Amino acid sequence: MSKRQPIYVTQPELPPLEEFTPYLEQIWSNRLLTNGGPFHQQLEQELCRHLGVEYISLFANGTLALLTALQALRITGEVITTPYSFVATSHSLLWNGITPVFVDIDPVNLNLDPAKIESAITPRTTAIMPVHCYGEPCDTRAIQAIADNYNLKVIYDAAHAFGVEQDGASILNCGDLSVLSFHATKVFNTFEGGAIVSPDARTKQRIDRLKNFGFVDETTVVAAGINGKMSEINAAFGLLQLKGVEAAMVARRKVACRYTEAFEGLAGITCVRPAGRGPANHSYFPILVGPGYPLGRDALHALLKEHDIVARRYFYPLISSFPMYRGMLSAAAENLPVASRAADQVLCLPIYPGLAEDDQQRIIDLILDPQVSPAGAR
Ligand code: T4K
Repeated sequence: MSKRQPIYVTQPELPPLEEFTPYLEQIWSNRLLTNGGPFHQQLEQELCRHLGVEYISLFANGTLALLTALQALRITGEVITTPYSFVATSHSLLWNGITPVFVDIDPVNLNLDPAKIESAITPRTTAIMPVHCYGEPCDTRAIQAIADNYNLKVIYDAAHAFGVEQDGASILNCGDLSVLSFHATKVFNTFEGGAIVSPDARTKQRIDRLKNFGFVDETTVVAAGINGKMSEINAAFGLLQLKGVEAAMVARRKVACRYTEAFEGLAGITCVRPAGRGPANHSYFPILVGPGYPLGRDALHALLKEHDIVARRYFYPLISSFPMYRGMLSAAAENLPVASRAADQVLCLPIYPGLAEDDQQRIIDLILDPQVSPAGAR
């Protein structure tokens, strides 16, 4: 008997292989493999149109884009950020010699809580780096008001926020810069990839130079740049992906709706991003497993795993509890009660366009009726 494939938290949507062949033939024929070739240019233009932004710079991955965004705005000193994210958010600060200052999150949307930012500002603070976690927009107005008041820059880690709009406009236009990830696990992917959205041509030019070692022309280098360029193969795959991204969003929404309906009123389970509430790209489907549910979060995670369902605890542990951060004053758990609770309760369920209905039903059935003996609970 063949073993059933595990159901992962996500699976990339792949177009038929033969649809990629013409792109590869084009690359083989013109022999431009990287360094801003024709597919790279075309993807930048098409993404600007698709996302409703003016300037975009493609990167080899989202982490290099975060590192470069900080360099582009010459951020130094301390930056206020969330502990409830993927480690790349804070690592990008540390790699730039910047001290992350962790501030707690909002209990409903799990994004940086604007009400807690001001008390963390010191004379060394130069910027705020919030995350649109799971694609849920931050309270961008409140964050901008604080930034304006204290003359701080705002760089959004928008790794999860591809295609998210608020009041008819892209949330990627908020703040000074927004950074996207196009990793294989994301709503829109280029295998590996990322981008920075900037507000004007001058900033884009600086970013484009920084991602190409600081080169201006053959003999002029104006900054200590890095190699952050996206290759032609990745850009070509992005162009192909873009054609199917709207249909993928519709399919994701359908999955999110089924979970939302199934768990409505289920004691102890909270859907963090229920379908139908606010702007969304359904990039993740996090639930909080709280008191009132017969199993603790880790026991539910393990139960699903026994059934070959690989849900993920994004974002546990908190970034602030990793060894390179936990000695920092702002990393103390008492400073981060909401984030600590969310990290202990969160479980991201499988969501992707190709998730079969009967597989999703199996996940739902297990959560609705985990069939635990009293001794096995918690
Ligand atoms: N900021 C935020 C807020 C982020 O979430 C991220 C990345 C970044 C910045 C940095 O952006 P990048 O530099 O990555 O562009 C994954 C991703 O590697 C990472 O991109 C993502 N966030 C993070 C939330 O998740 P892992 O270590 O959990 O991924 P992994 O390999 O365990 O994949 C999860 C599941 O996806 C697997 O169980 C199977 C499936 N999968 C994965 C890959 C790579 C596939 O089916 N195919 C694949 O090719 O970090």
